[in-house]
Amino acid sequence: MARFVKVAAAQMGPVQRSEDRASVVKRLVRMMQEAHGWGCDIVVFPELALTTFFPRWLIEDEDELDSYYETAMPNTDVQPLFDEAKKLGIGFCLGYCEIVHENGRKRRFNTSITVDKSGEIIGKYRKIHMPGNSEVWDKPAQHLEKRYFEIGDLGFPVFEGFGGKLGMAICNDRRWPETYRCMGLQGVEMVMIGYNTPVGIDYNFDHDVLASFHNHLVLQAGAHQNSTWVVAVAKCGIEESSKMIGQSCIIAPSGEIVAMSSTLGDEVIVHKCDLDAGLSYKEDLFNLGLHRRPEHYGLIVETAGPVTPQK
Ligand code: ING
Repeated sequence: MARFVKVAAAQMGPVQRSEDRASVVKRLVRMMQEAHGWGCDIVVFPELALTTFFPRWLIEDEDELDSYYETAMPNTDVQPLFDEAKKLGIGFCLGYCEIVHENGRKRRFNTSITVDKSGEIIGKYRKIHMPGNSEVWDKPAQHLEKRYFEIGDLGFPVFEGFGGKLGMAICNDRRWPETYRCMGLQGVEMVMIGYNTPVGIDYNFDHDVLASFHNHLVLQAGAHQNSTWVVAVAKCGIEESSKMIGQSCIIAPSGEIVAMSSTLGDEVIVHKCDLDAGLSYKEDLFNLGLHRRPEHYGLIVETAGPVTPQK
């Protein structure tokens, strides 16, 4: 019997610095209600869905920095989202910034959770690939995720939910093949990815004009090469004068884009995903056990690190 999951990708328009969480959560609830109206089982929200993308600035005041993080999940601000989900009987995936206190240390992560229809958190992921820098560079736009987040310490978990095997990744993770393969080796059937992708941060015009192409290229490759669905959801538009790409999409294990947003605002796109759609690839073309030969790939000296291009 086919296993269908009706998925909503709830793309967000900009969240300006002045917008408080109550206002943002109202936007999320409205899109959750729309997704429910379409008969969806789960709604996927972007990375850093609750605040503006603050790593674009150098923030030296710790209290101000802490104001962008959640110290508990759920908490008072997001409880209306959890309550609405439970009332409607719909699950969701949410990206947010997490502060945890462990062994007397304050730790900061760029985090994503998956919540099932009963309101239970069934999956958690902490972003591993941090783009940008930890120190300010001599350009007008900063990208200081390495300064504000530790590297995720949960690996790439694949967990049962909504009748299938689910996984999560966050933004820059989607550009690295290891992200999908680590989950592909666990038999993942749907990867949910939120992103906030500014154009022009590395001041390479050649890259900027291809930003949307590169976005879909890595998502479609990751989906097809690992025979999995990919749901990729943007926070986009002009946020604090930073231009961020949209084109949120739902991608089948074939690599085909089956749904895509067409605005740079709050927009819900939907697709009825057959979780068995990846089987024909997993059993043949991308049968990892039958065809993949890691023992013959030669010694990958990971500790040596990448070869730095000579400028
Ligand atoms: N954002 C961007 C991303 O990987 C980036 C960073 C922007 C990298 C532009 C390269 C070019 O989509 C996050 N938050 O990772």
